[in-house]
Amino acid sequence: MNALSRSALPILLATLAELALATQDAPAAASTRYAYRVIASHPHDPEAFTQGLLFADGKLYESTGGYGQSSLRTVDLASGRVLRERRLPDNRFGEGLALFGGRLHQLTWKAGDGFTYDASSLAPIGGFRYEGEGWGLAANADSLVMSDGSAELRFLDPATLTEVRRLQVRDGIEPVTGLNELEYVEGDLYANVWPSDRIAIINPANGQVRGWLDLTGLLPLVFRTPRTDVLNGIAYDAAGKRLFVTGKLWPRLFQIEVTTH
Ligand SMILES: [Ca+2]
Repeated sequence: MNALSRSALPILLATLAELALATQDAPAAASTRYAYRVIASHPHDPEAFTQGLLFADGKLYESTGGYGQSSLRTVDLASGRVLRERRLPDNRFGEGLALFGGRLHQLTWKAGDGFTYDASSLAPIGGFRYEGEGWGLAANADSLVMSDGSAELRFLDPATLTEVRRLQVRDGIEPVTGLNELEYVEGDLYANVWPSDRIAIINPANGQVRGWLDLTGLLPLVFRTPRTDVLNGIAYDAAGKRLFVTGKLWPRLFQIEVTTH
């Protein structure tokens, strides 16, 4: 061993030690696989191509898609009956839906515009514009978050609906594309991942997927037809701590409990 390598050895060891520490500090690559238990099964309009779902004031609010078939509606949870409905123009495809400060905001798929409604009457009270496609939308106490089918989430100013920042969602180091319907649940952000029956459970602070919820098989075969599409639609009743999920053209909506095994 020459003089140079002897002097370099402590530096090399120190560097290796720092790398080991850095590896320990890195986000956990392994996300948790969650299981679920069905608590209740309710009727759901089999003609509803569900693109947005939320629960507030004792009822479901739903956004449905499809050209000529898109709507905003309030729905009775137990019966699935549509209580009130606003139809969208035939050239608008309804997407994500969120409630903030007594106002409902609804995205459209490719038109680059969204609609704002009074939450109690569903009366249209305004609109907003955004770049690219609109997929999912969710709100918590201080922000609106939007998906567009990519692995990126956009955070919007809830007062102006303008984009504030973006965040890439990753499972370990892998971007998770196809982020669709969204819901804040007890500090996590749940996202349907299109086209699948899986939900990514995301840490909204850093975009890391901390868990997966695979709901394949949730809709019993007896309810499946050639038309029933993928799982899409997550609503959380924060007051009652109830989690609801459904799918596009599914005749049932389920209350489920997420479990660790
Ligand atoms: Ca939702």
